[in-house]
Amino acid sequence: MEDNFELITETDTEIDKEPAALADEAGSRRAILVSAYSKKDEDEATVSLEELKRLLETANGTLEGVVTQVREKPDGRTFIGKGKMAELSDMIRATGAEVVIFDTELSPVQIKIIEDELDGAVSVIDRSMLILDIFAAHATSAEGRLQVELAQLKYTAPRLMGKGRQMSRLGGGIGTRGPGESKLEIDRRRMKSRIKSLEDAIERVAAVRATQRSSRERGGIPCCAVVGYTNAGKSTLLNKLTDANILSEDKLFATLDPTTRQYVLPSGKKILLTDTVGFIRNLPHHLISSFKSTLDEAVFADVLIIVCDASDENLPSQMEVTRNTLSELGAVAKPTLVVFNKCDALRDEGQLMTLKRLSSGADEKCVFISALTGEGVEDFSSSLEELIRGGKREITLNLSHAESGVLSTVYKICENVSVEYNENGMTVKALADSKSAGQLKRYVTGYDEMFPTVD
Ligand SMILES: Nc1nc2c(ncn2[C@@H]2O[C@H](COP(=O)(O)OP(=O)(O)OP(=O)(O)O)[C@@H](O)[C@H]2O)c(=O)[nH]1
Ligand SMILES: [Mg+2]
Repeated sequence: MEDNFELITETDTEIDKEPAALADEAGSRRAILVSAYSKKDEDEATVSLEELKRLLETANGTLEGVVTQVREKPDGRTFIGKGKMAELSDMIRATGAEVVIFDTELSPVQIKIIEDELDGAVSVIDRSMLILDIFAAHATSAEGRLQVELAQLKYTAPRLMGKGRQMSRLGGGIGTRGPGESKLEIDRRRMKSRIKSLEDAIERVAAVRATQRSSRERGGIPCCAVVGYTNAGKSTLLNKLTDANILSEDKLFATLDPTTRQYVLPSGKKILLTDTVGFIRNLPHHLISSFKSTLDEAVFADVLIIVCDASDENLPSQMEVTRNTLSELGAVAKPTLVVFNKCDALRDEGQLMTLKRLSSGADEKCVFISALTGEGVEDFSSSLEELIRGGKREITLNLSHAESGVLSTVYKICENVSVEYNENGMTVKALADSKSAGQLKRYVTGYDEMFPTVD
């Protein structure tokens, strides 16, 4: 399948940038996780906390303890109540934890109050700051780094303001990989101008992407964005199809930079597949906006391939997060193929049957595969082909010189029109839906084999 593989997009672009402190210094740090939730949100909070543990693992942190509290409303100042703060303080002393991670979005003021109440013994961060630490470690392209730095300046920096000395003493790891100690000291005016220059640089990269996209569009090659919850197997699928050689591992957010590869469908039709950054629950709105230029890949794709982990017990909520994020991005109303991946890891055949039954009424085409073993990948490819054609088929028309006026109708109601002139007139090939094919019926001399004529 060697011919299938061709690098299309080079995401690295030379951009004038200040070096962000993105050094990969994620030395293992001892952490305590904190979660507070109302009784009715318990299930969602439990899933979120489990995920926070995986995020910590991905960031090379060590879990020293967990503090949870059920309360109707979080404490406005410290998120958890007084008694729980005392418990947390004891746990920090007993374990020697260096960082406390709250499974929520904390305001800069809350972070300051909590750290002060904990006698400045630890750094306090929230879920999004941890995610940004991971993003910072995984960003490899210039665009990825720009986006991470922008998000850090907008989100992390205000939360770490004025803690430059403390940060530098800690010397790296979770909660310290902000835009750099020196940057934390810079005044707000400089920060504003840095944010502006990052936004400008990202806009320039976005413009390059837009040009690439429109040149692809001009070439008529359909673009398919592979999207879905983090760790669902998006990169593994792309690797399986195209030997893309993208890092895929059992970690959250292994992929940050989009990678596009060409793939040849069973009929010989070329398409582009783009691997994208995964989604996750509870990601603040403005954080997503920093990654807009990357996520535009999904917004402007012709087709969405939603990959989900069929073996994950949280499949329904992961699907919901994926769909909500896509609609937040405006990537909706596109032909969509839903890929239930990791079917090899299902408990038994019964589970697969249940999934198939549940999805049989879905509006979208669903396929069941294992990107790891390759099972179902052929079904994936032909289903994708069908989707891309959108029920359209290639028709061939032979027009005499006298009938050449029909050509303008073909251009009007069909796509991908190609014309070959000969001594009798012309042979026209075009992609037509059934209505258009019907309208041109008397001139049609052939239909393609993949999609035989249907009345
Ligand atoms: N059992 C099984 N494991 C799989 C399958 N597909 C992927 N995996 C594993 O799932 C983990 C995540 O795979 P990735 O391809 O990195 O997932 P991703 O969706 O690209 O994840 P991010 O880039 O982190 O968002 C890896 O350990 C893969 O080996 C599958 O079909 N079956
Ligand atoms: Mg990936």
